[in-house]
Amino acid sequence: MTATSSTLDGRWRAGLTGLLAAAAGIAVAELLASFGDPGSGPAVAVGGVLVDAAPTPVKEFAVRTFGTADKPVLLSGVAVGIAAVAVVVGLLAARRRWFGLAGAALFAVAGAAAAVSRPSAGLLAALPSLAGGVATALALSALNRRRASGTDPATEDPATEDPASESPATDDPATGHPASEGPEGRQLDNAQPAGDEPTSSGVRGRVAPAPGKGLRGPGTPDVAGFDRRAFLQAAAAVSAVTVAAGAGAVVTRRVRGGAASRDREAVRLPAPAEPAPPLPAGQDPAFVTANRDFYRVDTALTVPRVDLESWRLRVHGRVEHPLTFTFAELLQRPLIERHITLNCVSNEVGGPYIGTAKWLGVPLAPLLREAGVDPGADQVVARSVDGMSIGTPVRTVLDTADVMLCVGMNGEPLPLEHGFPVRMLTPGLYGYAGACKWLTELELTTFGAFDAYWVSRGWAARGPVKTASRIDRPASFGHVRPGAVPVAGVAWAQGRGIDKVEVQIDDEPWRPADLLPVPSTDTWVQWRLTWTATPGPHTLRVRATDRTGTVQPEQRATPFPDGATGWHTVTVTVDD
Ligand SMILES: Nc1nc2c(c(=O)[nH]1)N[C@H]1C(S)=C(S)[C@@H](COP(=O)(O)O)O[C@H]1N2
Ligand SMILES: [Mo]
Repeated sequence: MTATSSTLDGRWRAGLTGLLAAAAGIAVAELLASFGDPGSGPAVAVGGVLVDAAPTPVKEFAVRTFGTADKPVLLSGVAVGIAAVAVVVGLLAARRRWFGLAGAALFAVAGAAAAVSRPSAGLLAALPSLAGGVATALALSALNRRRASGTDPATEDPATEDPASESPATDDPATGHPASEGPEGRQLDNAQPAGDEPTSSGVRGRVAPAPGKGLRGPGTPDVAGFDRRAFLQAAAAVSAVTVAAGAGAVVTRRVRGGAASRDREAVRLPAPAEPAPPLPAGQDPAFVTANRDFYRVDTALTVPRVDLESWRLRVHGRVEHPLTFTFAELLQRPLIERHITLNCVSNEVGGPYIGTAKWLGVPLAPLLREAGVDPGADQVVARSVDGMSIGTPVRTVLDTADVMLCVGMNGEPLPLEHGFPVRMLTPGLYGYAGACKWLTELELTTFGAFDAYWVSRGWAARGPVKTASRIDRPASFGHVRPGAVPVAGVAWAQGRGIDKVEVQIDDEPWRPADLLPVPSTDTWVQWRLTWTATPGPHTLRVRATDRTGTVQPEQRATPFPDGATGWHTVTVTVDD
């Protein structure tokens, strides 16, 4: 049996036809999308809809299980789903042409609807998917025509070039030889005009006598082989279009992403009017989290690429004077620089979604005062270029000196992943309640009138950070030598400040840890303690007390709906 005849089984080819056609459609759609809003491409748009529609527990599970790989995992899932639908459409299209057209239309409409429904999208976002649907339909009909061309059920027989399949085909169909299913389907399908039922008994009956078989010897021109070649040629052509369009989409994205990166690299941040207070001596270098190590949590399937020229920040809603700023105008305002710890409400006890950076930005309170906030407005809703909304209490913004519109992080312009060109930052609030990235507008409104993105999904409307602490060394389930073992970690209660950190080993009394100095109450505190370890398994736990006297509660709570609680506990084995 030749490889070709064994693999180009009719059903296999029908499925392949669906896959190739769908891939061509997606590639064409993504190419068009790459010139406009890259988020309007069908794969990313459908993924975005799934992200937004996913129930909170599913999102929690995804973040917990896949961490920052949650986005590639989701996109792969979308790809597998589309591929499965495409194969089914291909199989159906081999039977009835209109199934294929309906499949292509469904694909186009689903992609278009998803794209248009994205918060940042207009009606134009439908175009890539619609064009992709047309490309899919064209590819389907080209492939199906090739599958059907030049064939005559009576004269066409793959068995001619495939002696091994001769015997079942010869025995069958008249005798109903049971082993004939596969080869017969293959044979019949080669012979099929598209639109006929490849495996129906009716067709089988028609081909059953296979009179052609005897007419063509091994040297006879092989109609089926020609058919195959034509199909393969069409498949190659469709694949070439797919590869070319896909490559075009990737290149265009790169070029435009490169433009955003170049915009960022060209930014010259002015010196702050108020530099960050120098870090007190005795700081561990891990106090500041490097940009590349800083956790990233957002719903963006592709990092938004903001064009700096056309970017604007609008301040509007319940204000006396709506304001609009270009990036250059923001940079002209006096800038402050502060060390601030940012953490995610989804962080589990002991989890990694927390970091401290030196942020540079425009203080927000004076800017809001210039806009003249209506006394009735109690919520500032920050919106991003990708449609995120994050609501922060007006009181918090006006009363907290260091709430800012950040333009710099650790001495660089904001990294693209962390919100270039501008993000908000509210010390003391979890990121979902005060740290909108890729900021584009601030709307003054009320909590009664609008639920921000996560609030409409059940999370608390206000997100003050809970007093908490974490053990970083020794690692959980780690092994240490007996004797003096350094125990260290961080504790945080942004806005209130940390008063005390205590560590308990097994059932011994709580022992106070040493606290390293901090520049303000808005950062985490590094703590350390020396433990004289004795051989055997041990349990270490930590708890913090903030400067209001609140002790981190022992009671375990899940991150949903307003942040995890509980004492971080690690188990360590001390080896002999
Ligand atoms: N535009 C936008 N801003 C966003 C988010 C988002 O999904 N989109 N996520 C928020 C959440 S939940 C957190 S914890 C912080 C994380 O900021 P980072 O990724 O810079 O660490 O960003 C906040 N700002
Ligand atoms: Mo978050």
